Amino acid sequence: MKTVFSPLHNRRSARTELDGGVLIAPHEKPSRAETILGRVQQQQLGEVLPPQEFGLDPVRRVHTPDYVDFLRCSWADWAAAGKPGEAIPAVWPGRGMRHRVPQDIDGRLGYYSFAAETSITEGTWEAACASANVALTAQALVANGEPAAFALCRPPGHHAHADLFGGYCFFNNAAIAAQAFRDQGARRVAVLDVDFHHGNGTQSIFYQRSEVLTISLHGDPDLVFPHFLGFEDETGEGSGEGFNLNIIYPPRTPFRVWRDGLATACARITAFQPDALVIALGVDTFEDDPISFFRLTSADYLLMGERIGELNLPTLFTMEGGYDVDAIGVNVVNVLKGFERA
Ligand code: Q9C
Ligand code: ZN
Repeated sequence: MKTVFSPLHNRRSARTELDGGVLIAPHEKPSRAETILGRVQQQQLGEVLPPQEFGLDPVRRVHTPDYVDFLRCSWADWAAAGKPGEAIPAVWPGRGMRHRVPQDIDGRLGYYSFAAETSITEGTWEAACASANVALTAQALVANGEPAAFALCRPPGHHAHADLFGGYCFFNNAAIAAQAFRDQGARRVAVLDVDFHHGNGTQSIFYQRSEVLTISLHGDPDLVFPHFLGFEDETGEGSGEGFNLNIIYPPRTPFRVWRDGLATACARITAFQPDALVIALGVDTFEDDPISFFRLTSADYLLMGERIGELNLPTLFTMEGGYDVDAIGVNVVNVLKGFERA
């Protein structure tokens, strides 16, 4: 399987993540992508290609133009305002308040975000654009006949809504790629999110649509991020009713329980008869992940990949979360090797 990778991911190198009332060194850091790339090469998964430049049109098929403009200008606006640190949202349009876009950068940061752990920094825009191009380049490989491709995206994307950043995400790479499949003639596309966290952005983007089936397997949002979306009674809306599926699990869930949800998801995908499948691939389900609570082992990722491969669909993998950097390369490549074994 071919991998698409851009060294520009390094432009996303935040110094701060708000966690537990203090600013820590971010979990979502450059060494994550470098470690995955190293394992891809060491295991000879396949050729590693640079991304092509797609411009912002495919991004704007998913994200609003004002959000894209905000992201492009946010660091410059913040720096021009003379702020000393990284750009962190600290105020939001709460219940009963006005949802209008303020002029001031503090107001705009809150308007366009849903969480405060994700600092905007110099270079974030360039890295987010490169990450979307990585997804679109890998999508084009699959659209042109490759059975599968791996988009080694960084920063990740599945938490980003049409006009919201948060959860370490800016552009929703998986959604942008799914929309690209549709725009190139795919009748139906399925997005299966196996990251530990709910794919709230992807769900939200496709919630009212029946041609894109969204499924997410994740930690109970009553207990973990993103807290305010991802419950099992969220099944879609309007013509999208019945085309969103959330499967949630409690703390310490092992693979033998997690895989039952995967089987349910796979049955739903097969019934949907999609022309393409996008896997939002996070490996923060790992037993030693520092911010998550499932108990998957490195060997389990081979079986996960194998089960996904049994769907026998043209498949694009987009990289999402996974924060145990020592194991991230092994775990990700195990999914991809398991897929190829199927
Ligand atoms: N104390 C992805 O996996 N909250 N994003 C972490 C840690 C944010 C995860 C709290 C988690 C975001 C792509
Ligand atoms: Zn995650």
